Amino acid sequence: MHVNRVSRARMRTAVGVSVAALAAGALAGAGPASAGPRTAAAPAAGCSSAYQIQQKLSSGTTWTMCWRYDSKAGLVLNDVSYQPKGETKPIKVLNSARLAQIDVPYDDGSVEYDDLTGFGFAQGLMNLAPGECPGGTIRSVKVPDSWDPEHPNVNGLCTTTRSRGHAYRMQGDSANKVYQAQGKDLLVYTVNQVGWYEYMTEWRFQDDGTINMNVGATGSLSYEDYDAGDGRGWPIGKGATASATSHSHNVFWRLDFGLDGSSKTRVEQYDSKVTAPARGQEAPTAKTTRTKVTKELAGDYKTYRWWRMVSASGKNKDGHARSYEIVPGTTTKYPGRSFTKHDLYVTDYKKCEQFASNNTGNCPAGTGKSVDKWVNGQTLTHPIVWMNVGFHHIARDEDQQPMPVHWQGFSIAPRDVTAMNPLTPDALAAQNGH
Ligand SMILES: [Cu+2]
Repeated sequence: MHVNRVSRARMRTAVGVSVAALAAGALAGAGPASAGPRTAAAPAAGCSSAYQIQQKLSSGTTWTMCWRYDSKAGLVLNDVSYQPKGETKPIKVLNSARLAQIDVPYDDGSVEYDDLTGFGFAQGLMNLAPGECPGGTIRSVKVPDSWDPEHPNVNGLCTTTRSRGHAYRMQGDSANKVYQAQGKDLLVYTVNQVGWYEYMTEWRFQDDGTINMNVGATGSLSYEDYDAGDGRGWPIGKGATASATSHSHNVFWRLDFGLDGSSKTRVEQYDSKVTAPARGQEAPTAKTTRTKVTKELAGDYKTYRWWRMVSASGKNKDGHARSYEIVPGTTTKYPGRSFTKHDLYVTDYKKCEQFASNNTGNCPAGTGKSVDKWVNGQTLTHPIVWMNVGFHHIARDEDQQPMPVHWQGFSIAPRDVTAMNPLTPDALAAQNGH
């Protein structure tokens, strides 16, 4: 985003600088490898050990996945599986997960950037200093179509672990008996510079099976856009002269679910309706209904609405179909484009459908270039989920300098993947059901 000729030149300069940093990093060794995520002797299916990320968290949960680096999408995570301590084998969750676009329209209508497909998001991969991947491993990434073809390798992929506070707490039968656990996450991220901005693409894999995907924008406000003289910006320098033009960041993710190893995931929408108390009733009532989504969908968030992806075959030990629930994040939906008008799109898989807008996937003529065009009534056999999360960025004085990271994203959470809390302590393992 925020790229014009001037900042393009700046980008190229930045690449030159990062080559020097890479050389220094290589000499210093890429992070404290011994403390980092361990690579298993036997790689997961589908990738060699160099492209495998595997982390057993201290609570006993293991996450395994393959990574690759796409010339437009940047980091792609494939074959993501989850194995909590009570399961004998890994449970596949996703065939593939990645960004599908960052669309950045400016409020004055002057410009709109498609950062992934048009402005070199992937090529802007940044070298990471060891200090920004604490306790983890920084891997070298070969960047396709690198701006500096002689130096395509960037120390740009961090995998590490982080604490997230309480996973649970429960008072036992005496005051000094407290069941509690501190949750741990596997954290996988890259930083990609696009113009003045730096985007952190972060994936958090919790030991309870939840996956959080977020994009954080930091770096610097675009210097060329301090010209909002028409009331569509916010003054951020002394007085009222330097006005930063307001804009939106519409971030898209593309998720290909592969629950229990099958792509034939079913999609369900749930809505609840709350009704005022009838005569003689003490409280209002709520009724939740399920709608099976069998055809391609352009869906919108609504209070009391949620979706889940249900495994075609897999059941947990209670005999319930395994599923993952889509947990919305905060969003400001941008109504300016057909492809940003909905929060979620579900399309039937097509190889050429790769980016939510300005698709570069070489679809046949007449197919349309954005995700909304691909929702055309087809029956879902292999659903692909496209999530659209928007943020309207009205700059503030605190955005200088550097700009504090502002995050946007969402989560997917296991629903009946295991028969109980995957972190249940042994002493409570009998407390299932009634
Ligand atoms: Cu912004």
